[in-house]
Amino acid sequence: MSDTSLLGYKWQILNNDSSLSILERLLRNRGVLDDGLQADYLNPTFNKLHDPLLLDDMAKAVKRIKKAIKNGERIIIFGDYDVDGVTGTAILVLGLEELGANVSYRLPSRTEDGYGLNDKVINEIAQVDTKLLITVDTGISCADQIALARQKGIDVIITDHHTIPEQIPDANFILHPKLDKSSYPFADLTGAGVAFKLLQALFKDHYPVNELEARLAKYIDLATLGTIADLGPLKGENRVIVKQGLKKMQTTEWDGLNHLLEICNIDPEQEIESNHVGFRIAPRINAAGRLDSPYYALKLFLSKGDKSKKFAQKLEKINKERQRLTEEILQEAETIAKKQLKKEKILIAYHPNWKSGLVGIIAGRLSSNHSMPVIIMEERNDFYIGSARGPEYFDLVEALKNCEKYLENFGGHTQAAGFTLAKENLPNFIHCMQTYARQTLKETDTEPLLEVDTEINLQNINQTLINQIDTLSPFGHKNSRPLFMLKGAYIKDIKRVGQDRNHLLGNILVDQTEYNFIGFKMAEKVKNLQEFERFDIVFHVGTNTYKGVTKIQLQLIDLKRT
Ligand SMILES: [Mn+2]
Repeated sequence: MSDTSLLGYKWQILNNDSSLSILERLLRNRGVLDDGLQADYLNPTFNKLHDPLLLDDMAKAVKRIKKAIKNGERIIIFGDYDVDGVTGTAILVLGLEELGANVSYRLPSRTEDGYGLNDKVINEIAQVDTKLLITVDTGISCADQIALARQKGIDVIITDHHTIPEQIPDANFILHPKLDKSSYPFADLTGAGVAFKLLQALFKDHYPVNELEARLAKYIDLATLGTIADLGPLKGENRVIVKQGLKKMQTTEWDGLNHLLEICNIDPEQEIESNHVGFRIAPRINAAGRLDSPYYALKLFLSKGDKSKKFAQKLEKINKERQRLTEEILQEAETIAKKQLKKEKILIAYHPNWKSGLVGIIAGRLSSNHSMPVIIMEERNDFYIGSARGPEYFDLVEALKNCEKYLENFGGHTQAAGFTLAKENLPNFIHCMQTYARQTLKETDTEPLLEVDTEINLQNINQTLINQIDTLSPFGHKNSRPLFMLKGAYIKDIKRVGQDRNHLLGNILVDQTEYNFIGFKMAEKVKNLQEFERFDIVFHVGTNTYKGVTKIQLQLIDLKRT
């Protein structure tokens, strides 16, 4: 019998240590059972935020900003065009306005300016007599532009979280949790997280201690949007930000966010989950910068009342177009990739008409469809702008580095990277990447793996377990919802449900006990399921409320014939 499941995964049980309780196994799998981390993990309360002054340069940055506020100097916040950059920018613009600062903002255009600071924006802000520039979610790789700003008499504070380059800019102050000399206890803040820390320091300096939490809580839902969208690992301080921020979002004080929640069909009376942010809110905010102007997204947060509602509707409209274009390009890319599936270990596709703002999404979708590394490129003038996405077993930055001689520039993370390539180097680059992938990837590497927390018995599935699972939330990047395996289950009463009838609903029977199950989008993936066939199953444990009655429900993820 094959070891592969019906969905094509090989299951890896992370922990079956019978000396540990189920909860202890889950905690150990998340790296917090030992080392005294457990208490903080289970109680990510507001007071667990670290002292912002632990970030190098923070005290000096606060002093400089206070001087600017006192003297009415013009401050410009320059942020990135994605969710992390936009929410981080909103945090500082709104927060500094609250403190009475003369503050304005600039964002780059993805297609015209590209990522980071540019000379054009430095010249322009110098002309309007800017005295202080604060970057958000960008800046650490912009040494030239920061030198230019300082030459023009502008002081610069960098707030960023991106990989530290060899040449560190000569800014007045740098707030970055990953700086070599940094003694900051948590390195994985995102751009919005670092911006939030700066605000925390400013507020700490300005407001009495007993007001601090309430003053700061107003902004923590914005930091949460950036943290989730940028895939900040939901551990340590990010866990505090996201736990508190998702709660705050239910009663958010930002009109625009309220309107966006409504458009996303998210009921603020119900608990908001990181999934809601990742799959509904973030794509709408990102769409602005991808297809049009990121200012629509920023102004959503900065405006009030009806005006903010207009921005929410605008984002919805842009996102609809983004979805339509994504599907169109995805189909074209799939057709190209199909020819490579059998013989290559990396899929590479490009087209003159594809939108650069979408190549990352397309690469991601293709990569998850085929469990393979993928490169998608679009043409711009004499260059290709490329985006790479891939499974954990393939280091994209390492791969690009290996073919560096054909590239103008490249950067990113192991599973998501970007690059620019001169047209004449295209054939060599493709050959180089294909060869590298073939040489580094073995057959077994590419088997898709499903990590399962632990095997459980039917007796373990009860309200106590559900309550325990709840204490591990919010779930998301690097803190996944617990996944369990149960042996020898009979599947019965199978129905196809949902708008497209693509979900499976039914019952699972083990030793006379029955549980309801739902399998989202499983109808197409597992055809020919026979009633009363026996399976090992992998699932999440949760509840479902129907007509006011809440019952335990298993969310089926995968199954294997026994
Ligand atoms: Mn970021």
